[in-house]
Amino acid sequence: MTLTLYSMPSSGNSCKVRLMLGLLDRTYSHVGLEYETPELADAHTTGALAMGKVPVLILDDGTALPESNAILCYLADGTSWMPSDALGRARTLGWVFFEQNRHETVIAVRAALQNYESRAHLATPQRMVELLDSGHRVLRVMEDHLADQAWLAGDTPSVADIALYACTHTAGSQGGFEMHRFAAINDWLARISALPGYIELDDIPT
Ligand SMILES: N[C@@H](CCC(=O)N[C@@H](CS)C(=O)NCC(=O)O)C(=O)O
Repeated sequence: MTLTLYSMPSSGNSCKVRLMLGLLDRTYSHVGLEYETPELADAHTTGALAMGKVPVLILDDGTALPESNAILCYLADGTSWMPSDALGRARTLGWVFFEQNRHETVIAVRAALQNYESRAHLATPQRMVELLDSGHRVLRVMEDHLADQAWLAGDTPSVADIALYACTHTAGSQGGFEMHRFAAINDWLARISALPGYIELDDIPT
């Protein structure tokens, strides 16, 4: 099957899809659309981005699949990355929803305020402190869970781990979160980066 991925090199939501494709050893064409570039503006203008955001996966029949976690679930279907039993799937999706509702909205937002020039005016000291505190609380939820299990949603790695890996991996370097406080998360990050097919988040296909 020929796949094309519209993805933003600097974005965690896009990184997680590139990582999943790497772990599944899938080949695909990559169209890079970086934040605030003419290429991204063109993609908006031409309607190439279903739901108006990146990433979008284009299937071989031309179907456009938006939403990073929906793409992960699609790619993982029928593989060990998505449990086949109802409870296992529900647990996996629970973490996937946690990622978009509670994790991305704090961890990725603080990183974006710190790193995108155009958002610097929104990074007031009060907001940054609030995001830091909320982020540490979100990371504590993961830390407590990972303290006695290797993977988020069962005995083997799943899309839950991939959904949460991208922005957790860069939470310290890009978001300023105090990752030394989260030993179990750091061990989990190391387990993911040791998986066969793992690709660095900044390893962008040409
Ligand atoms: N919930 C969506 C969020 C996608 C999203 O917010 N994408 C951002 C980059 S992280 C984007 O497309 N920004 C460019 C724009 O809005 O023009 C997902 O997980 O795919």
